[in-house]
Amino acid sequence: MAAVNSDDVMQTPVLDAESHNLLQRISEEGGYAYVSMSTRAANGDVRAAEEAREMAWEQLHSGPWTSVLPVWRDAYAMACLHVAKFHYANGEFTEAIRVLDMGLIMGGMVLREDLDSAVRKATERANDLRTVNGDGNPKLLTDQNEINLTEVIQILPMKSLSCKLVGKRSALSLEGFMRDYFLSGSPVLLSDGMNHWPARIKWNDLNYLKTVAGYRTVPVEVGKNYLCSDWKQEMLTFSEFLERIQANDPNAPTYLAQHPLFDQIRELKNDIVIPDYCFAGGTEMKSVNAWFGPAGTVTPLHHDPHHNILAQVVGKKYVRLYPASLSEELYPHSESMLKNSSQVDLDNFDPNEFPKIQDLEFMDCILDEGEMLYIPPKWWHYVRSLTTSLSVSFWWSASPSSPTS
Ligand SMILES: O=C(O)CCC(=O)C(=O)O
Repeated sequence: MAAVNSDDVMQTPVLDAESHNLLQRISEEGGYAYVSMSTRAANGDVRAAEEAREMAWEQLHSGPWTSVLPVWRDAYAMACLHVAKFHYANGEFTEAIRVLDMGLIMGGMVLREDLDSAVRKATERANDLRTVNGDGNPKLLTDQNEINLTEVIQILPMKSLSCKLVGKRSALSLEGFMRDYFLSGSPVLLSDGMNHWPARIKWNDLNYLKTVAGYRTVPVEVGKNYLCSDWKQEMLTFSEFLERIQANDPNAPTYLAQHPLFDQIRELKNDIVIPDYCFAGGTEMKSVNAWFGPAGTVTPLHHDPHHNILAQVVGKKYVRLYPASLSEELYPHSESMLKNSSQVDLDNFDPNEFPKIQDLEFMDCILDEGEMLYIPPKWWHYVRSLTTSLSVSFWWSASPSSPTS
């Protein structure tokens, strides 16, 4: 526990202004016990703060996520702020950050500004107390820049890199992208479009990553991939996650996959730039997600409804693409939750069980550091990281009048 300065308090201006309204809305939904605990928490009762957080957590897990009432997400965020205030006042800054992150990940939008500013302040305090080991030289997350293609081909699915490669264009203009690829719905590798991103320099520096994000809690996936029975999700601090990447246990790859990390950690958001290509079609960004992990992570064959620019910041990935027109031959799962995923495990499949897939034409490529891959909507893709890899996906939808939206 750190020395405590009594003038240094965690401010929560939005909570102070909104708490009356919020508690009223929670009462209207029958949350009287929560309201009573929360009121006691606001008056300094730490146990009541924990109890209120527990109650809101139960509400968040009382049924499918989509049926959770938004007010209970705000109630959860409110309880996280109360609990974090106590930790902060005790000098337990890393604990405060953990609780605030849970509020950011699981809580609603009303108190987001308070959660964001509190987490920034607690991170500053925690970093003030952190001792940085080492000789002051930057320590790289990975120095594995080269791959041996012959060895790589051995681990990739059959026929990889032997058929049609995705074409590459350097410094392509938005107009050129629209004309040659976007309007026809064709994939393309785009090079020299992200050289100006601060992330290109900063994200391979372990000390930088630990300073801006080390104490933050992130959800990760552990196991071969989301279609396997031994797959699970865990919450880790970003520092713990970086250690897992570096240890890279081949039996339990840890993948920070499809997580809106940049909504959670503003410093990392400042390191990336939305590519101009994402303005093709003139509509809104749907989501920006992080895909961070060690060599060997696999995202199995699936498709998404949006346009996608997958930007490779650190490391390399192999990507295989099948057009939407081949969907029937790719054996989609029948359950509604999985119907955008193929039943075929490209790394290990039985041609007798899935005979149609063998002769299908596909395109593939190695997505190299500093390159972006355009994946049109509904194109099936399989992705394998060949080195430690940090990528960012930008999903956007086209205007309702566009044929590919
Ligand atoms: O990079 C990956 O592992 C998968 C990326 C992906 O599926 C996507 O961007 O939609």
